[in-house]
Amino acid sequence: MIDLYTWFTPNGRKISIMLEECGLEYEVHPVSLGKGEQHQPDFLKISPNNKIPAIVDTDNGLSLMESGAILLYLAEKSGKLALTDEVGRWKMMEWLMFQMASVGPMFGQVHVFTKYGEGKNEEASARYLDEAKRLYGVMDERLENNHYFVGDQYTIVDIAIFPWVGRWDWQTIDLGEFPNVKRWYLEIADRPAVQKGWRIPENDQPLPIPE
Ligand SMILES: N[C@@H](CCC(=O)N[C@@H](CS)C(=O)NCC(=O)O)C(=O)O
Repeated sequence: MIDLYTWFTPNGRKISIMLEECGLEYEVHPVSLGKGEQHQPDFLKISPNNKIPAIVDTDNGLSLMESGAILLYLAEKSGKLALTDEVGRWKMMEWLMFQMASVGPMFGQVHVFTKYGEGKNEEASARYLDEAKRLYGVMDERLENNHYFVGDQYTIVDIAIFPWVGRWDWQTIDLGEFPNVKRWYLEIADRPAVQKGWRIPENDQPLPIPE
């Protein structure tokens, strides 16, 4: 059984979607970021960087923070949503690192400066939005010749990127300018496990669907 500590944010949703997809039994423990619960001493014992998501596997007592590590662990434990041949495994690592090092941090800054801080710091907003658009271009090119990020198979890389692209409206991005990303997004948004995982922990934010 997996104890999932999470909130309804892009990084949190990666793991609720993954758990819905891979079918492992889990229990949700909401950590309200608005109330500052990520700083509580009990939570810091499992997530020393005071961020969600985090998990505890009650089968072996292992606790993990960092969504990339958690996705890899759950893929290995369930035997699902990962490539296991040598080349495929390393391409999966490559694009997972791309998400963790670029898409997540840069899109996160767009949310801070372009959505929540609109008009407060034009230079920072433009800098991060330009970088986000460049990253959308990289993803669009990748998806031109690959059905998913790592070839023909839906993997943890798609799950890692999906909730960040799902905030294209917050990022003032027109997905119509990135047709391959839009095609990929619409297909994944149609998956029942993704729709369920988006709503965990219980929240009233519908899964955004572009026209
Ligand atoms: N690299 C981390 C980032 C996690 C992260 O930034 N989580 C945010 C929510 S999306 C958070 O918990 N923020 C609370 C805080 O910084 O106090 C991961 O991928 O798990």
